[in-house]
Amino acid sequence: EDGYRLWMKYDLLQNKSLRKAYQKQLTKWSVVGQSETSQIIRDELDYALSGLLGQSEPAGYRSANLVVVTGRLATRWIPDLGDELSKLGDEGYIIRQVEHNNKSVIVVTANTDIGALYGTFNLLRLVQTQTPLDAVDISSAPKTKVRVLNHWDNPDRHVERGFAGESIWDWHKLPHYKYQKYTDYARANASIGINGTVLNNVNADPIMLTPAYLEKVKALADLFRPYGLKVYLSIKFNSPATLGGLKNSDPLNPQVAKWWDKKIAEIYQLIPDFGGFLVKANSEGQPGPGDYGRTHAQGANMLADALKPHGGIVMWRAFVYANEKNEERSKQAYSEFKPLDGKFRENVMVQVKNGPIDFQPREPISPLFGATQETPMMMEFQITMEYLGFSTHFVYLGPMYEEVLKTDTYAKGKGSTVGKVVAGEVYDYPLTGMAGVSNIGSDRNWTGHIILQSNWYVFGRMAWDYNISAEQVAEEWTRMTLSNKSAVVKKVTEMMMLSHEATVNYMTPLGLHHIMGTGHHYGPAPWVDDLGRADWNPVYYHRATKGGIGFDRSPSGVNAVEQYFSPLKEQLADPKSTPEKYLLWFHHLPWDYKVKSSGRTLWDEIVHRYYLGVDQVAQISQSWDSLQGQIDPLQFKQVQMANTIHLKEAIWWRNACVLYFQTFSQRPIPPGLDKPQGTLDTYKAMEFPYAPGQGE
Ligand code: BDP
Repeated sequence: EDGYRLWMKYDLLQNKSLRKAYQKQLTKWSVVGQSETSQIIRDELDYALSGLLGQSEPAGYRSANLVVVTGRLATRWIPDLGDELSKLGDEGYIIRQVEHNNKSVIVVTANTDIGALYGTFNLLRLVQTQTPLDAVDISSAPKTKVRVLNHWDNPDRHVERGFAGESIWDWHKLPHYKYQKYTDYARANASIGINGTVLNNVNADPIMLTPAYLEKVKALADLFRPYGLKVYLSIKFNSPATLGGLKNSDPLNPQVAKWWDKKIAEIYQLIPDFGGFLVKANSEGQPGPGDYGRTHAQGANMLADALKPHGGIVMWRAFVYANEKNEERSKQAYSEFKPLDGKFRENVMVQVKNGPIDFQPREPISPLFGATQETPMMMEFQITMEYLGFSTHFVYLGPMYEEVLKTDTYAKGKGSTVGKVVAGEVYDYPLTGMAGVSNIGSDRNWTGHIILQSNWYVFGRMAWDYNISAEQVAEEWTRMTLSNKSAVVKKVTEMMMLSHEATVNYMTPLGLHHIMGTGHHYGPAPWVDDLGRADWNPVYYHRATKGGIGFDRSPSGVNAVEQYFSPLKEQLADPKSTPEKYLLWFHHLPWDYKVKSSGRTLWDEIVHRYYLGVDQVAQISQSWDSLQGQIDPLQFKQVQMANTIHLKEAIWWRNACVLYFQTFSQRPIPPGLDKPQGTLDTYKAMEFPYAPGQGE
């Protein structure tokens, strides 16, 4: 097993009695419907059931035990269906066991074929995870509407912040040559409810809008359509000038609007259900409306107006940190976008990263969540691990996503969690969405590391339902990908649930952030202080001095806490009530500050956490070793090899950071902990000019 099959392995179930029960319930199946999607459901059921149960028998709907059927036809099996289906929208579904003509039938039903496809995948998941189906009764509908992967893929197949090989899109061979991998990609996404994909990098190449490339995009869109997967593109805002030869790309220039109208009409000619645009504007050197003195809203609305007649949307990113007031970086997105609330068209969402800086191992929530009553805030999570050890560190991101989604913004009083804001349950947003920056590449196992497949998986599951727990997802993913043996499931789930905290501990404990090697973001480099912009430098973020460490973002400092709602604002303003995990994000504290949970001094606590992180990685690695013989040997070996790198690098992180911060604290390594090997100079000398991502 080399990982290609992801979580859709469908190997014969080893539990014989359960297999027998499933055989009775599922072997004879029928899919009512003639669409391409219905055919996909048939193919998937046949493939999955012959694998899982060793038996699959397509049958007429009268004799079937499993029926997949859409719309009112379902009342033949569920006479009292009422308006249950209509509440589930275009993508929701029901899986229900009923008595029909004196026999037991499992019915999967939905309003649309796509809903039925999602329902089918859910049913298969139940079988894969060995959940009994007697009296099964599930109804499910997604809590957010737009659930998209963002590929940071360039036309030359380089993937920005990609650590799993080159881009899966072979633009050179498209539109004619379509790899099986494209189809499997669509299947995998459909299996977890992802309904869109932005094919190219936010640092967009305008070539994507040329006729030749649009033909290639169309080929993928045609392939993905029956899986419910819409295609979107990232655009470069100055395309009217660079591609169209216009004098400028000013959104208020009628020529510019006309150019977009025409371009968008051309796209919809080819791809009638094209999703829309993702835009990175006036951010890290990208062009945007600001170049012409216009606001983000004016830029977004011009595009939105052109997309509107075709049903397209704009996802406008809030990742900006170059405002004229020159505010502290973590405050800028809020300052820029909060005043624009209500100024965007109804088919625009503002897409904001989960934290106020940039995909750190841990960040407090972006204060923009909950801050806009009318403009939908769309979540942007990173699945690829730019700041979390690339594709060699064993890190399951579920707990991090869960922590963010469950954080209370207090926007409309207690209980206004980020998940609810994003899902439009706090304010009734016309559109809702979640994006995940993809970790997929051309590697045979898709993500460069078997365990990191779970991050793609959990993103999809949480985009569908922000309430689901990271632990539940870890368990089901493990069952489907590695093994159904309960001892293995338990062990792997424990490792996964520990892994994110471990990484925070050996990289950036207690709210430290942005101290990685600059450029590539690989390895520790808290000492760097010579980059062009102050806020690109690690020293800017940790602010260590002989007096203490941490960034004072409280009212006595840059007052970033003012951007949050009460009582979060007050809680974060005071180190005593700030959760320890964010302590040094919001406060600059003396080295002998007493840390509440442990009673240790701040210095001792920081060192302890760095050591704990390494111990946790060692524990994960040992625990993995103990699985030898219990899971597939190739899967086992791949993760084991990565663990060797992981442990080495966790130690590297710990030693470098502890030795460096010690030059300020001037305090000894606490008793009971080994002295770090090497000297600070050895760590400073460890440069990685060729680490992936340098120069991005
Ligand atoms: C940063 C990455 C950079 C991306 C940028 C973004 O370092 O490569 O282009 O985010 O999100 O984290 O636009």
